[in-house]
Amino acid sequence: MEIKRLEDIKEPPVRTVLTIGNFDGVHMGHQRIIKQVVSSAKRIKGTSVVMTFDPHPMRYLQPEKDLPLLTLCDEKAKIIEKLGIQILLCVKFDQSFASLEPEEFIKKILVDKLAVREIIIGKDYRFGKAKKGDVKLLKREGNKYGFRVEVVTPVKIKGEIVSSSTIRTLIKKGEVKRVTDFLGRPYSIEGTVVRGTGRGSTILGFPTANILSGAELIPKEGVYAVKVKIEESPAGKKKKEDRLLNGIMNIGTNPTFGNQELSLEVHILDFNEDILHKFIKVYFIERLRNEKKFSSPDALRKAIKRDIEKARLHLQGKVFTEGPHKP
Ligand code: RBF
Ligand code: MG
Repeated sequence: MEIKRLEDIKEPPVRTVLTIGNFDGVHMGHQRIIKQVVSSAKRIKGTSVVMTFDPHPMRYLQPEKDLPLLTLCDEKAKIIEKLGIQILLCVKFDQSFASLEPEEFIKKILVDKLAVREIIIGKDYRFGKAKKGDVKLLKREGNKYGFRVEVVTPVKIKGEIVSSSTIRTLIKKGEVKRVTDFLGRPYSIEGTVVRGTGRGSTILGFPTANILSGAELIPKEGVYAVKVKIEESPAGKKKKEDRLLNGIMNIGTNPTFGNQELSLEVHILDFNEDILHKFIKVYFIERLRNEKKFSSPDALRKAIKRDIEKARLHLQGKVFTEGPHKP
């Protein structure tokens, strides 16, 4: 997959099949659309293209609104690549882009720049200045310029429409199992292992890797069964396969010890290597309980033992697919 900016496109791709959107999370609904772009492009021997925005338009249009992203740019690109897209167009969302009239956007970008043959979108897709453009307008302009518009129905899971905002809410509530269904993969956060208090190994007997993460959305405080991937060597120089281990994670302030600050800590099961400063990724499989203030470190130690037994049950034999689920 090639990642391009609009300015990089000198010649339109061959028979462009396009979708446009933020695709935050690249959830099951997004995946349905993107897969359709890939198969349509194959059918007409054209080029599959996803147009997405960076920064997220809401950051520009309503900066006061708190909108934590599910996927940062890099991860979004990786997932879209796995779905088979040939070109990812990252469009800088700025004043000049935001002020394009819908008809101008279609003419200047979709027609002149991309020579689009087919555009595949969800039924609520809105675009152009003040979001005045919709599917109806797109179809009308499509007739004029000679491109097809295909509307994809949203994905429903157990009666509920999959959307990025629903997924954000579920993560904030700690409902990571439902999040897995909606995303088509477990939600994950990544970061570097930093030095903690040392209390895990000295007082508790359960050493934890403390994670410094750039993730914008952290699941609700509590204890989770997780899978942990340790990056073995710096990107680009991969020699060994990254390992996928079982773990148990606490997100919280450690009230038993009277702390205030939020920490992200993972205890990896059956493991005793030093992974300080390594880059790791944690996949949320199941929520086990709330974080509590225990009467003593010993009471907490006993609770963690029980957590570990429960986690093993959830993690054992877990068929784990990191990428999007196969169709
Ligand atoms: N700290 C608490 O104060 N309350 C908890 O309920 C709690 N649960 C934890 C569960 C697990 C599986 C792990 C690994 C840690 C937990 N901690 C909890 C955090 C613990 O206080 C912390 O790891 C040590 O203080 C070292 O930083
Ligand atoms: Mg620690």
